Amino acid sequence: MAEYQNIFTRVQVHGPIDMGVALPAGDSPRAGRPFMAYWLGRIGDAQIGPIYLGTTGFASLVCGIIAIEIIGLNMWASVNWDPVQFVRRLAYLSLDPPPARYGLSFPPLAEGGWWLMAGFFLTTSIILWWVRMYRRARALGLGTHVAWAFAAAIWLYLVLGFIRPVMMGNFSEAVPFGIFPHLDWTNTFSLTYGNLFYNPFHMLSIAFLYGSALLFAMHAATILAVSRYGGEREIEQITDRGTATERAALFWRWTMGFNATMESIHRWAWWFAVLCPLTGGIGILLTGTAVDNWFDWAVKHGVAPAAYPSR
Ligand code: 07D
Ligand code: 07D
Repeated sequence: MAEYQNIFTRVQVHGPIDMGVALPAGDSPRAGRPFMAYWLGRIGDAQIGPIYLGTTGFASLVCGIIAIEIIGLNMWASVNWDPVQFVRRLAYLSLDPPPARYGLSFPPLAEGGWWLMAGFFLTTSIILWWVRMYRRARALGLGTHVAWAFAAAIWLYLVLGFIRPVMMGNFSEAVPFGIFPHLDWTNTFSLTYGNLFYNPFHMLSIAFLYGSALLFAMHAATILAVSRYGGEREIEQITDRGTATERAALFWRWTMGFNATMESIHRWAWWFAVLCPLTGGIGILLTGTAVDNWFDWAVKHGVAPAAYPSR
């Protein structure tokens, strides 16, 4: 007999198409005729759809498409509308924020005006998507943890592209749209403000980033390791003896003396993931506003030596 679970699901459990619970009055109907997809069933649920579009979902998609349109057409224009060059150089093309001389005023379209408009539509799209997540969770009677975790990422995004530039009085401080250009910006930002490695909030953000990966690996591996005992069926498992859950807990208590509980492990994961962009956003907000040079700051506070000893 095939084992019930492995690294990826080996056995696909098929039921009849499930339309989901009834929606509250006033909600739009779910869209699309559901179907089964074998290959998606290998990595998740084989049933695709129906999907809930709704007003905020629709408005979010429209704003997102407008933003991508503005970014894409500007990039295409920057290679004189040559389709081949557009594809070949896509990763290097950029839509830049306005130059410093425009401060926070609305610049001509070709000098950052398009960037502002794209940013406006992208931000509206992201916020509408957030509202959609919040409202879908409520409609299903769930907590709103997913929406608040997403809000943590939106916080960092808003700090990078809006809140900090406004505090600095200049949109030129913001991030350009573009694959490698936004990496160049990240590098320049670190160099301009005296090496971001000495920003303690960058340190915290990295600790939570690495910590998230570690926790994810530990939790996922543990659950997979006990899936032969039905470990993923958490609720039935928590109180009983000899269950997958008890074995998983004992494994960690034996190997490191301490174990999380079936509930607390998810709180650990949630907080690590959320604190990564939350602390990161604080670090970026302080840069250039409160601290001009992180290396100098670190020397002043005894984090870094004034001069590295030469060998
Ligand atoms: C796997 C979920 C799926 C999401 C994906 C991203 C777009 C952009 C835009 C064609 C984990 C979808 C991509 C919608 C298309 C155009 C113009 C999430 C998963 C697959 N970055 N960054 C990437 C964004 C910032 C940095 C990749 C966005 C900051 C570094 C992708 C934002 C700084 C590296 C991308 C943002 C920064 C990347 C892969 C917003 C500091 C890489 C992302 C809105 C935090 C890596 C070539 C990924 C790479 C990379 C998107 C902000 C640094 C294009 C949307 C300004 C150092 N970033 N980034 O998998 O390969 O995320 O770059 O704030 O090395 Mg970035
Ligand atoms: C970007 C949140 C916004 C995203 C949103 C999603 C869409 C649609 C579409 C799926 C990622 C929008 C969605 C648009 C998607 C589809 C279809 C989250 C984002 C709302 N750093 N660094 C971090 C490391 C250096 C620098 C964080 C490591 C150098 C700057 C992270 C190293 C220099 C910034 C991190 C390293 C530098 C950061 C990001 C190593 C460059 C930031 C956390 C080993 C030379 C950001 C405080 C995150 C930050 C940031 C890691 C090195 C610059 C922990 C591991 C020294 C400017 N760096 N970094 O969650 O918060 O991002 O800093 O060298 O702004 Mg760094």
